[in-house]
Amino acid sequence: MTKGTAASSPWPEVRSALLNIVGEKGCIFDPGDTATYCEDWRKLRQGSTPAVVRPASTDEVSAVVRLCAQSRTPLVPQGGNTNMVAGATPGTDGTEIVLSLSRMNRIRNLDPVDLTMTIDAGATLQAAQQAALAEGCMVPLTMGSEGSAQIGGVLSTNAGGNNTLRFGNARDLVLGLEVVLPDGAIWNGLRRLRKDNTGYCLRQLFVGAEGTLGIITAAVLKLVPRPRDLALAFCAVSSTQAALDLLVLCRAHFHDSLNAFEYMEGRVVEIIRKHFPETRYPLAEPAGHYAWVELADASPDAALRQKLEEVLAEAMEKNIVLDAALAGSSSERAAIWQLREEVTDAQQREGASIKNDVTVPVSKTPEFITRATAECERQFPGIRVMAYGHLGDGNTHFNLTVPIGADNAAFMQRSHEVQDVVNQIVHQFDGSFSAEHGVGSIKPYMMEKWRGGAELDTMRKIKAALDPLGIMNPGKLLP
Ligand code: 2HG
Ligand code: ZN
Repeated sequence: MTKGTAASSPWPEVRSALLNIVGEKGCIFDPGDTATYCEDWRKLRQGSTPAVVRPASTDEVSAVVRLCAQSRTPLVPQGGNTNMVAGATPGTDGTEIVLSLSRMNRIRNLDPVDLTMTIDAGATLQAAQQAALAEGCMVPLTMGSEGSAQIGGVLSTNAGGNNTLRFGNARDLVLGLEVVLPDGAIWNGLRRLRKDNTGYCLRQLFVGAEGTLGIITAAVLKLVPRPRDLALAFCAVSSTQAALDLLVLCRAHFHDSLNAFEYMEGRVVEIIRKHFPETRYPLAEPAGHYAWVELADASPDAALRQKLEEVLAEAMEKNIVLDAALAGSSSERAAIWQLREEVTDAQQREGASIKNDVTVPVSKTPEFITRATAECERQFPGIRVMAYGHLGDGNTHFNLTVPIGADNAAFMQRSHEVQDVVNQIVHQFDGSFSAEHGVGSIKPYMMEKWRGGAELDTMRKIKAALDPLGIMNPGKLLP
């Protein structure tokens, strides 16, 4: 595989060809203006680029990619740049062009009968949600970053979020894709079909590929009817095991209405309240463990709130739930979710944090948290475990905050050491080191360590077959 470099590629010619394709307003060359595209959201990677290209159509994306293939110029597709693993950040050698999809943000079609939406890759998830709601439908995918995260990035990273236990990951919501392949060819697979058994499922190859196999330019998303009854409870629970018991109880009672089931340790809520004191805390006392339970139903007469109250009363009798607050209005609902959604910013403010976005089987989550906590506290005295996540699908954000008073940079230098301790335990539970954030440029070494073998070999063969020049998002995903 040969990787082109701006130094070896005919850069002045490439620059003027880019201008011909996308025009002045589609190109940014000034380093002062390209800088924000070169740093990831967590500020873990600072790269550099000779140009940020902002095509306005799929044909323009195709022409840019064709030019990059001809000139061996590597390129990095970028959406909202909210990625947690620096998956959309160029490398440091100043050779990789950033291709931003943000000018491609149209909703091409929304069909409430088919329950589908065809949408450009650069539209935000929030724009997709709002458009669906206006037509009595819903995009059943929600996450804290939805105001900036773009559809192309959401699909390229197979994002998860709070509704995965009911509706699946981004992967489960995509019926069709339009992709610009590494040679510039356009694959139009924007079919709106629920059944289509015609060989390899190509669209799924690009979902979760983190832009290493091509650039997603548009997608057909599955919609569901807009819920007309909702109930949300914020519960103090007696332990992580009690949170799991509550999940099992809620599943038994509500099955298909259970929209979200989130778990958080008390110390995580404490830092949220510390850094966002304006956030409403709806219980009388602080607790050691919390769960968010959300139910939704398309019928307005589902009486979800009353049913949830009954189940929580049963859980209180069993000492699973210690206290609970049910949202009585949309503003109370928003406040209860806000307490969950401030978590990432609160951790940023609290100091350096080593993130582990892991999954183990749902039933093993309490045991995993107990063992990983004990091991980290034993091996790294003073380290502060911040465990929380999407318990309904076994995804824990087992994040580790710098010890009080310790140096942030020195702590981050120990990332691999800390992550190895956690992932060793994840491995013993047959889990995954990346549940929903992807691999990006932070975790490729883990692919070697925890995947390897036939799985990694096959991925490398796919990469070589589709992108023989190695120009698509180099340094990401594969070690
Ligand atoms: C969440 O669940 C996100 O809030 C972010 O996946 C997790 O900040 C994190 O580590
Ligand atoms: Zn998450």
